[in-house]
Amino acid sequence: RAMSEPAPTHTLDPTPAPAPVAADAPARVRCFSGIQPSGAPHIGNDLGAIRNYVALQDRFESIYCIVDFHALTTTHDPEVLRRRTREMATALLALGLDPGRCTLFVQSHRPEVAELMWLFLTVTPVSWLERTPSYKEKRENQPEDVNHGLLTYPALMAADIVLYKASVVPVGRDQAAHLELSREIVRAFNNRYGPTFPEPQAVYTEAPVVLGTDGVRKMSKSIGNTIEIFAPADEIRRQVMSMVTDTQRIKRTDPGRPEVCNVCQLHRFFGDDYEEIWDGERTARTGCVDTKKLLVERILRHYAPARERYAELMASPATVDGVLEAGAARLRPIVDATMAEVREKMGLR
Ligand code: AQP
Repeated sequence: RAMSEPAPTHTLDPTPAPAPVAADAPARVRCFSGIQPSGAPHIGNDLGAIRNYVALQDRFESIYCIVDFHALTTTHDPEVLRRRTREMATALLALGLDPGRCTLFVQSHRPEVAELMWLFLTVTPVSWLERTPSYKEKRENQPEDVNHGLLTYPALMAADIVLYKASVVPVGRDQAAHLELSREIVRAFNNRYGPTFPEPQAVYTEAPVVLGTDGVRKMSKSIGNTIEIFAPADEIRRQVMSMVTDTQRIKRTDPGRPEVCNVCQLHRFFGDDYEEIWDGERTARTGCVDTKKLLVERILRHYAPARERYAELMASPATVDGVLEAGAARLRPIVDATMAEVREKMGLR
C-alpha cells in the first residue's frame, strides 16, 4: 500500500537546474495537477490527490503546480497568498514530491497560461461555465465576492493542463465536473482549429472523496472542517476529537456502524488492522472516543517523517524557492512550443 511505503529520497538542491524537457519529445505521457494555496493542506488533499501525485512521479512525466491564479478568486491578501504558496510547495516536497523526478512550480511563474485561458474562453459558451457546480456553490458561499474568476475557473484549469499537453490528471472526485468541462473546452478548440490537445483524464485514489470533521461535507479548506497535516499535534488532536461519528450511537454501549462513521472510514488509510477496529465498534467493545484517540495517534505516526521534513524545509525557504524557480524555467520550452502552435492555428501570427 502506497501509504505505508517509505518516503522517497529527496533531491532538493536546486542548482544545477534539471535539463529542460525537450518540447518536441513527449516520450512519456504527461501528468499534471494543481493545488490551491488557499489554506493549510489537509488529509483530504493527501488521501484524495497528493499521494497519487507522488505515486505517478515515476510512471509519467509529471508536472505539479501551486495554482496561485486560482487562489486569487478567494484569497485577496498578498502577504497571505505569498506565505501560503510557499507553505503549499513545502508541504508537497515534504509529502514526497521529488524535484529530481517531477517538475514543481507556481502557476503565475508561467503566465502564458492566462493567455491560453483567454483563447479557450473564445471557444467556451458562457452557459457551460454557468452550470459548473463549484461556481454555483461559491456564488452562494461568498455572495459579496462573485468575481469573474470564479466563473472562468474551468477554462483556466483546462489551460493549466493542456499548456503542457498533459492527459493524466490526478485529482479528487470533487474535480470531476471541472475536468469534464476541461475536456469539452479542449474538444471545442480541437474541433474549431484542428487536433491540437489531448483530452485530459482524471485519475483517482482509493479515497476520492474524504469527508470533513462534520461527517457530511467533503473535507475542505474553505469550509474549515479539516484535519491538517502540518498543524501542531494539539491542533490535530482537537480537530480529530471534534469529528462527528455515527449519529445513531448515543450511548457508549450502543453498537457502532463503521460503514457510516467517518472516524472508522479514515482508519482504513492509517493502518492495516482497521477491520479489527471496526469490529470493536460494532460490538461496542470500544467507544467513539477510544477510536478517535487511536486515529490521532495513527495520523501523527503516519505523517511524522513528512512533518519533520516540513519543519526542515520551512527553515530553508531559499531551497523551496529554488525548486520552484527551476521548475518554471524547465517548463519554458514546452510552453513556448504550445503557444507558438496555438497562435499559428488561431491566426495570431
Ligand atoms: N475532501 C477531499 N477528498 C478528496 N480529495 C480532495 N481534494 C480536496 N479536498 C478533497 C483534492 O485535493 C486536490 C487539491 O485541492 P485544491 O486545493 O486545489 O482545491 P479543492 O478541491 O477546492 O480543495 P479544498 O481543500 O476544498 O480547497 P478550497 O476550500 O480552497 O476550495 C484536488 O485534486 C482536490 O480534488
